[in-house]
Parts: sequence; structure tokens; C-alpha cells
Amino acid sequence: MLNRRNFLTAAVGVAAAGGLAACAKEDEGGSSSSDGNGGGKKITLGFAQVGSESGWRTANTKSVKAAAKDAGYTLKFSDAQQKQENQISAIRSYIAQKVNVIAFSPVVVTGWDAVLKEAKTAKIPVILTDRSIETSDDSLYVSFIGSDFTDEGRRAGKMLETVLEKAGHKGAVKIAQLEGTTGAAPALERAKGFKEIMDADHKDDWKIVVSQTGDFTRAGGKQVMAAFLQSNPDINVLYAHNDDMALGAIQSIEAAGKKAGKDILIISVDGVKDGFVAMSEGKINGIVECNPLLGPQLMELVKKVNDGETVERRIKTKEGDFLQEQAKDALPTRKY
Ligand code: GZL
Repeated sequence: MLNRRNFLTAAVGVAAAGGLAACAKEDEGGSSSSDGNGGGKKITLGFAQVGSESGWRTANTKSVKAAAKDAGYTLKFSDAQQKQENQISAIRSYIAQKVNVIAFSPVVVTGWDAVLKEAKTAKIPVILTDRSIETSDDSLYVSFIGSDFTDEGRRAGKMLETVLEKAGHKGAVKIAQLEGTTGAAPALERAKGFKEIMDADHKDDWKIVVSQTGDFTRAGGKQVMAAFLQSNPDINVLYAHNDDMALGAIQSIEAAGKKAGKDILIISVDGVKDGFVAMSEGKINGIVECNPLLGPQLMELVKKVNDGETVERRIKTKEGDFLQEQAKDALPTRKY
């Protein structure tokens, strides 16, 4: 592991409005016998998930459901299949059911003010998890718990420097970039952070020759990489905004008769198990970890918010960076 990064939480006190508790029929993530509320009314959490597009998302969903069950909360859970309109409908449904707290991972950064104003009017506090939003009204959510994607992009750039050196690469660096979902915070910010490193230290030798969204899916990565190789057969680096797109791209790289991790060096983000397996096989050269296991921290936050306590405005998750030689040793202890 290059270095384990511990991010301090930026404590900005925000008092949260209490919410009304009520139960209704939904995909309830289950709850255990304890009421999760010190003997008071059971907390009901409405969670609007992005979808099930990647291994990271699967691990994130498992973490949220398991932690809600352990906390004894009633969880109402929805999968938006990566469509903003579905997430907005789910949030409206949670408002109608008068849940205590709403949490969601916004599929894209814009278009949330109207529905979050409805939650505010209903006095239901909202927590952002995983991804953030762009809004001029800070009162629309009480806290954002998730990674610093711009820093992940910077880390990917620094990791590429190390990988190029280890590979003894000489000459121009022609980079293909597989972007995440168009308009999503991780896509915008991972591209921004990587470009900061390029602009600062590699204006003359690195160039992103092609960049397109693969929508964070394996199928998307495979399809777009095949097109990249048609138009730019001399690509020598792939920067993928997540492992699933990298894994799909590897299929196209190999179909083109090239060696992933050698002919085309690959830097990815997330650190799901399949990504580590590919790294241990020499097909991915480095992975910037993005931790999906937000469930326990989220449930602690839900309790504080429900009790009207002051909460941190921004909570960042702990993450590491992994190069190929660390993959085999790290695999047995990977939690997702
Ligand atoms: C990042 C998360 C991203 C992952 C992808 O926190 O929002 O969405 O990097 C997932 O794998 O689809």
C-alpha cells in the first residue's frame, strides 16, 4: 500500500430538524429486535440508492442494509437503476411515508433542489452518502459522508507516474480515459483531479487522446474501449474511473491482441475484489481505493440527526492506494 490516508472530518455543526416517524410498505432492509432508539420510537430510514451498476455499488448496498439491520432501524430501500427521476420519486415516497431521515447517493450533481425543498418543508432531514450535489441552498442536506473524488483523481495521476517509471516507459504517454456516469460527482471530480496532476507536472509528455463515459459498467467499459482501440490503436495508458469499466476494457484490449497491464498500462479506482484479482494477474497496474462500506458510519449519523444533535457537515472516508505487487497479499483481507 503506498500510503494509508486518514481524512479528518471537517466539523461544521448543523442542527438537524427532527422528523416524524411512520411505517409503510417498501423494500425494507429488515430490522432486528432492538428499536435502535434507546427504547424510543423505532427509527425509519428511507434510502434511495443509485442502482446496481458495479461491484462497488453492490458492496455499498450490502453495507447500508446490514448496518441498518444491526442498528435496529426500519429501512425503506429503493434501487433507481441509475435514473434520477426514479431517485426523486423514491424520495417523494419517503416524504409521503413520513420517514424519520432520508439518505441517498445522488446519481448526478444537479436537479435536486425541488425535491429536497419538499423534504425540508416536511421537516425530514436529508443525508448525502457517497456522492454530493451542486446546490446554492446548504440547508437542503445536513451532512455528506463519502470520498474525496478529486483527491482520488490526483492519487490516480501520482500512481500513473510510479507505474510508468516501473514499466520503464519512454516517450509520449497517450492516455484513454473511461469516464464514469455523465454528470456524476465521481466522474467530474476524478477527471478534475487527474487533470490537475497532468497540468502541473506533465504538460509536455502526457496527453488524454480520447475520453468518453462508460457509465461505470463493465459493458460500457468493454464497448467504449473497443471503439477507443479502433480510433487510437497507439494508446499506452488507460485511466478508468472504476474497476468495472477497467475489467470490461480488458476484454476489448485482449480481443485486440494486446496485453492489458503491459501494452496498455491501467490505472483504476474502487478496489473491488475482481479488480484486485485482475491486478494480481498483472492486468491492472494500480488501483486507487474508494471505500463503499459506509453503512456503519451512516447509521451513527442517522441516530444523531434523528436526535437533533449537531453533526459534521462533511465526513470523508478512509482509503488506500494499491500497486500490483501489493495485490496478492491484500486479496485475502479485502472486505468487498
Ligand atoms: C464512488 C461511486 C462510484 C464508484 C462506481 O463513490 O459513486 O459509483 O466508483 C460506482 O463503481 O458505480
